[in-house]
Amino acid sequence: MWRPEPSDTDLPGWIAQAGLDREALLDAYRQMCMIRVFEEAIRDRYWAGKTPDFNMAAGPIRGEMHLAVGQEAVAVGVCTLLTDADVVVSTHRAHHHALAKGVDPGRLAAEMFGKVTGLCRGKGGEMHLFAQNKRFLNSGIVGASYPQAAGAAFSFQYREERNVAVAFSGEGAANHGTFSETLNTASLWQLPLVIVIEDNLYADSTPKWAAQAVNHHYPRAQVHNIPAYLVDGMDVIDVHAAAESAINRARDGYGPTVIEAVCYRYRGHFEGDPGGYRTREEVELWERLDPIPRLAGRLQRLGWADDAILTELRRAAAAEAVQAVTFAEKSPLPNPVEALTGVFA
Ligand SMILES: Cc1ncc(C[n+]2csc(CCOP(=O)(O)OP(=O)(O)O)c2C)c(N)n1
Ligand SMILES: [Mg+2]
Repeated sequence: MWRPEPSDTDLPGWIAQAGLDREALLDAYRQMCMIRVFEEAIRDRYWAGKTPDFNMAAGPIRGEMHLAVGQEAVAVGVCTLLTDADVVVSTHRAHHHALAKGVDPGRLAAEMFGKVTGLCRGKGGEMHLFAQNKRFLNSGIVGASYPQAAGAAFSFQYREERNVAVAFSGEGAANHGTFSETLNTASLWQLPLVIVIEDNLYADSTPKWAAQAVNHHYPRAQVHNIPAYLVDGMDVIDVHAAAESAINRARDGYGPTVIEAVCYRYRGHFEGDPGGYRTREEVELWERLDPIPRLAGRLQRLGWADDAILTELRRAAAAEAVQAVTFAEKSPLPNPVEALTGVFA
């Protein structure tokens, strides 16, 4: 992790070793830009009607809002290696994972607006997403993604299907018992499971030093005989290199892997978080590692993209994201007679 920046001579070899090439990196850039613009557009709509007094029940998007701005490289580095038949179980902070897994951006946005065109006809909101066609789901229950993904992995193994299940989680979640329980079973049964921990240093307002006995979780995997990687989560190439090994291993029947990706969220834990637990200087320090300009810089250094190509990729990504949010805004609300259908009541 945090290797010195490879020289111009070493960079192509390192990229090839990570299982990437020019086309793949241009696509990773476009995807990260799309996720960034999508979340920024959602953020703007979310804040409508919520100032000067923050009221979660006001405005066109109600309830809580957890953005992953800054963490795009983790989602893209992992999910570009997955097929529609692979399962991703995400967390309360799920938009980047959903978009990288190929979930329809319009239906994702519509779910947040509570619209009938949403993934769950507007009844789930951002913390209860379900896209059957992409085998993607999330939950607001911290630590729930591990056993859910392990269940999917067991089903693949039992049916002799060469699919993989990925559990995303935060570093805070990995302090829950479900992490250790899942590691034990996944190792014992050699399940096709990849656990990706996004270590963004905080669980809500709690810094990890105040909640974790050890600085990193990956040794916890190793004591369960599970290989583990510690990667730079602000670098899509570093994430992809580890994810490719992990996903291939799982697909080929060699069992689970844990990837711990150190990253940072530029926004608060949730929109409306006063953020007094960290300094402006700290945020600015991590902004210098922003995965999007970092990848753009490398593409330019290699001569694989110039300003015009990058601008066009950004334009196309922004158009897709804005179209999705506009679709959500214009969609109708569900008919009240549907209120008790499709829910546990
Ligand atoms: C079982 C459970 N306990 C507590 C919460 C409240 N909660 C929501 S998010 C969160 C912090 C999660 O931190 P982390 O796993 O590091 O993820 P991050 O928010 O940093 O992405 C907490 C405590 C919850 N939703 N579920
Ligand atoms: Mg965290």
